[in-house]
Amino acid sequence: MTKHKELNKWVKECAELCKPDKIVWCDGSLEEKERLEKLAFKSGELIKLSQQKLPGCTYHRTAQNDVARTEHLTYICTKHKQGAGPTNNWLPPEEGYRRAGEIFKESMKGRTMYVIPYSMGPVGSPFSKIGVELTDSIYVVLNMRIMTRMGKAVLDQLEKSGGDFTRCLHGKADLDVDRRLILHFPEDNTIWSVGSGYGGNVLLGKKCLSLRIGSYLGRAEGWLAEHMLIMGVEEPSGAITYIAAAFPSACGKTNLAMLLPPEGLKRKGYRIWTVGDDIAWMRIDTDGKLWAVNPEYGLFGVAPGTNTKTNPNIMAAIKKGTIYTNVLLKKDKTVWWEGGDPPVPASGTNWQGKQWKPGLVDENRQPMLAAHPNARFTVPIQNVPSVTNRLEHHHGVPIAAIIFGGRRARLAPLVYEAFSWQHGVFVGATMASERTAAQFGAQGEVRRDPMAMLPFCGYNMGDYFRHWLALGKKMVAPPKIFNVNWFRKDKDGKFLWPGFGENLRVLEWIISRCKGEVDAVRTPIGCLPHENDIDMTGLRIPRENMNKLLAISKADWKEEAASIAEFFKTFGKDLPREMGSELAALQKRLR
Ligand code: OXD
Ligand code: MN
Repeated sequence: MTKHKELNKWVKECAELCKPDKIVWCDGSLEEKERLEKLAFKSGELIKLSQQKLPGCTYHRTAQNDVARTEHLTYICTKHKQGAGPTNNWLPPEEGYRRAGEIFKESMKGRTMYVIPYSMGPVGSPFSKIGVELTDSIYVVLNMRIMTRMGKAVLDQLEKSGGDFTRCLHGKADLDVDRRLILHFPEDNTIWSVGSGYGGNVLLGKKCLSLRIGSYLGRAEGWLAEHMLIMGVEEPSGAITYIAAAFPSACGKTNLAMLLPPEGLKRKGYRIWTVGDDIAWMRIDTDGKLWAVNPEYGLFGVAPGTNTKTNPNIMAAIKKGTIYTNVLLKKDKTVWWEGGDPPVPASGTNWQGKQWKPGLVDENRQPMLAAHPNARFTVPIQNVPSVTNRLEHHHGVPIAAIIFGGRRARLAPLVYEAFSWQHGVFVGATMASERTAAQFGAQGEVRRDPMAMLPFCGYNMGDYFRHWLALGKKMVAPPKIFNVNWFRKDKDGKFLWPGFGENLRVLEWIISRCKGEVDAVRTPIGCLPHENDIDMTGLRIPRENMNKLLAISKADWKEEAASIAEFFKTFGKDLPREMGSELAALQKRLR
């Protein structure tokens, strides 16, 4: 119970629909965490890991049909279809409430409904948003405890302000993919998610509130909610340049946000500060510049491929207080995944609960996986050795550069800079990437993913581009916009660029451009580095690789422009005129 009348009323309504045996209001205390863990160990929802080797860590397996975000079951429910736009699935709100209501109906019988008051952003900051999630999953409560600021302090704040909150209802129901819906009602500040237990679908503060509802609120209130990491690059002088970067899911945002300088650049004394790895809320501050906060409090990162070489910071962070999902469980109650630190274990129980050892094949004669490719760790951001000390600062950090990037085997060079804010918005709007394991569907297929927001924009994407253009006009000195591609391959399918820590070499060029310290080569697609302006000290890759990485094929780009024109057609009248002019200008430069 709470003094907040609206909240009480809504919890009661939801309980009448779902009929839980019990309602528990979460206070966020350690005692509560331990009590819930005990219950989850007993029911098998969680497994306790070795407290000697991994103190405070637990293990969870999702249902096998429930391992990634299900974009085809995710809807924006607005009065008019136009509000959701051409890139979102749409339902009229009554229809959404009716369909999901049938699944929610009495689905919590025999279960407990937990009430989680949470804040995205520091509690009490004028820029934060409060949500309340109702859920019948202890796994969700324990994850929300890491990913957000939650519990008593937030409820106190909500009562004190008497303000509005995002109504987030989640129920596992029967975890049947045919009875799964992730619905957003931006006009009601409401989210309903039913039939799933996978993080991206059920930790409703993350994608659902901070991005889909957040972007809708951002347009109404004049700010941006973006699928971006935020990092600071500190020079020995103490000056820190902050960068925000958008990449589609599972393209290395977590690794970039906390990279360690590579050997060859160590002499320069850089230090990286991690502000966030997935979401940025950005607004124009009193100085007329763009500032960003990370509304989250933890990281929900992809485990496979993560190891001490690719990301030493995260490997240090996940040694305690972490929830592991869908990784390999070893006999000594520690964990492992493909691409994890050696040695490869001799055996274990895999993400499906099957006995696993190296070399086994599954029923389709494919190598049997230890971990699901989208296996995850949930870890408090304060565990990360490189965490910024500005996390609680409600203004956040000033952004000097915005980077867009996709996973593209061909076409896009290692890095280029947009000619202007408007051109940068065009570069972001036409981003494309190969599909990864974070989304349900055919892996590797190239799809357009504007600003990496295709699955997360809570309103008409044409209006979203317009909003970006309008904010650019309001800023005194908008950040410079860049595009990077760490994933270009040669003819034999080998990556041309080593990636990971070495990406700092590219960030260094970006920062020099922001400071006006180097000039660049003007090409039809944007400004590229001069051959010697990327510091290659200590990095031994063939000279010709660098040429290939920076090469621009006019023929390929003409094809790309034609494909962009097709993509733009899907927006019809909703496409801002400026996007059409930028495309025409690109085509002209390519002639
Ligand atoms: C994520 C995603 O989990 O983008 O961050 O899927
Ligand atoms: Mn993400």
